[in-house]
Amino acid sequence: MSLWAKQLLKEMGLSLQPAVGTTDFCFAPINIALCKYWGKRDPVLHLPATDSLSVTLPCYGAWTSLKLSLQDKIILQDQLIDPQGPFAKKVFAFLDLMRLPGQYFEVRTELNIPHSAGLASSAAGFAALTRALAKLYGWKAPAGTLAQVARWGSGSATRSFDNGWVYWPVGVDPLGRDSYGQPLPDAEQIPGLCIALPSHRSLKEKDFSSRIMMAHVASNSLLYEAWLKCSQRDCSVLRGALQQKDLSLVITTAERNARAMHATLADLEGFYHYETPESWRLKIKINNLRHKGWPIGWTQDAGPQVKLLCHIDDAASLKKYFPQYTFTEIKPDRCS
Ligand code: 2P0
Repeated sequence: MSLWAKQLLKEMGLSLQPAVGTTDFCFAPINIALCKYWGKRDPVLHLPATDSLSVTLPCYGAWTSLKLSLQDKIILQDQLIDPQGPFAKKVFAFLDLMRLPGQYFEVRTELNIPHSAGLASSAAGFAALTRALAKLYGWKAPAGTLAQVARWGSGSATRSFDNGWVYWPVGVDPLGRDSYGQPLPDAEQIPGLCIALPSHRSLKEKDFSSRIMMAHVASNSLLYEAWLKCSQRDCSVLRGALQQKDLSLVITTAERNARAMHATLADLEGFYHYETPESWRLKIKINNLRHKGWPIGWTQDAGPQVKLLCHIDDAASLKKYFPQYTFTEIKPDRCS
């Protein structure tokens, strides 16, 4: 176990003595960033280079259980995962921070979204795994503490511990004690935003891992410096728009932020992108509808899925243009 993890676990009062041998399934939702996490100030602790802001979709996510075992094993959607593969290595690296010598785990995860598709399954997965660890070790820790621990596994997981609008600040502490997902104040928890996700059948696997591409962009794209400025502006505009209850400004700013994030890839040597003919077609369609007066937009993460953003009052009318999409209203406290 690394020294920093040992120190932080001790400070947080989190013991690694198992309280039970097996846990129930623990749930964590996905979150969709409207101001993206794209670049790190510390790649080991997954500390971000910019603030980010997300909304939680509590109807989608991961359920994870843990069992003490004679060897490490990961079962994802009833399939045994290759222990040498990149996904297992990421999970084992996280568990290594959180175990005493001789402790091994069987991790079982179920998702109701596709994994490795840029749909935040990794965020939900690491958040659910952290909740399962808390059960196994009997931690009575607040959500903010668990959000900090989950970040050690995957940065965006820190935003999957609260419903509604969640903010993840850069912080200044080298060990990241001030950098974890936390709900925005009540005044900024405005209702009325709707996110539509493509139905499962239309989803494809993404081509490039976000972790690798984030690092590649930060080291090799001159556009990264401009991105940091765009992100700071967008986060501030988004928070102002939430305070003024201006959902249309939230939607246009979120889309611009996604466009800026993807633009950083343009300065890399080689042609990297998360576009497909279908994602491009959808963006043109959304833009055309906007020109006709609909206050709509899109966001896109490190995968080809285009997520539609609109006002809840327009969702019923927009469904006919996007029959392959499922619309969900963002609410601070419950599933729609
Ligand atoms: C986000 N993404 O804010 C951004 C937008 C991808 C594009 O958070 O290296 O899988 O595990 O900390 O959390 C995906 O990044 O990266 C992500 P690591 P993670 O949602």
